[in-house]
Amino acid sequence: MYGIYYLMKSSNNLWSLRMRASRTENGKAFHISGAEGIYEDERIQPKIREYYLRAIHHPRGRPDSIVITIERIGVEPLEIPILPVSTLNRSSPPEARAVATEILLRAGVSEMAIRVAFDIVDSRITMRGAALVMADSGLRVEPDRERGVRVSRLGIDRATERKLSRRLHGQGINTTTVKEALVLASKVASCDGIIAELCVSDDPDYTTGYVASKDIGYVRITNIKERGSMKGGRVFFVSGDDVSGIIHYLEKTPVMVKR
Ligand code: WAQ
Ligand code: MG
Repeated sequence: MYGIYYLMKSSNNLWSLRMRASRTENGKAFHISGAEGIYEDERIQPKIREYYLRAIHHPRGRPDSIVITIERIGVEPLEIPILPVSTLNRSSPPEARAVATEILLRAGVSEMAIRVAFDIVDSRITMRGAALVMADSGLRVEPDRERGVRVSRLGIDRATERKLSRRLHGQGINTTTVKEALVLASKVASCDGIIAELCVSDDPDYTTGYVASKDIGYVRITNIKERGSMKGGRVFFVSGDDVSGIIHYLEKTPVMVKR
């Protein structure tokens, strides 16, 4: 009886909170910032404020549109493990990208696909979401190449977050940026059909990127891009033929990191 009550209660007070901020330039939406999480209802109000402040004071510039979506999660989120974190220090983008390439090759991504991925993160047009690239052929398979696939409906359990904060603090990297990227990478790595991920921030002052997968964990690589660059992006390397299943999982399936 108590068990049933608890289950209903816990699934009913969880919300998916999403933010996207953009500015219209030459009739097109220039992406400035995005964020998403799953939160209990009492945390929604401070989080809305936090997302708003993040959007309005963003290093990519001032937005003229901020869209915040609050949607009830009707079901119990899937629980997934958090990826282990490591850091590789490199002193320039060529060195950082050489080690990223080495790791991705070992994960089973082809040279061609890796080249396609770096072209995407180096493109002058940044996407709001991620590109999906076939790990063998390097073919791009996301249906909307301008927008990409936005990973959504993901969060971290509060107790897990506290433990994680303590661990990251010990490494001097207990920041929202690292924690949010780690939760996202953990959801992506938990997706069947995704072999690995490459991420380069589009923030001009954030030069650390990462490669990640279930086997290699979350591997941070410093100096993966030049300071001051507005370029960046995410690429998910995929295999198999269930692209729509992959997209549905990334966008729609509620997932909580917990351990
Ligand atoms: N789903 C899919 N793609 C996304 C999402 C999302 N929820 N959020 C961002 N992207 C894509 C989009 O193309 C952005 O242009 C790009 O990723 C970079 O996003 O441990 O800050 O939010 O120190 O700028 C890495 C942290 C931080 C490394 C990455 O990404 C570390 C970061 P940003
Ligand atoms: Mg950014």
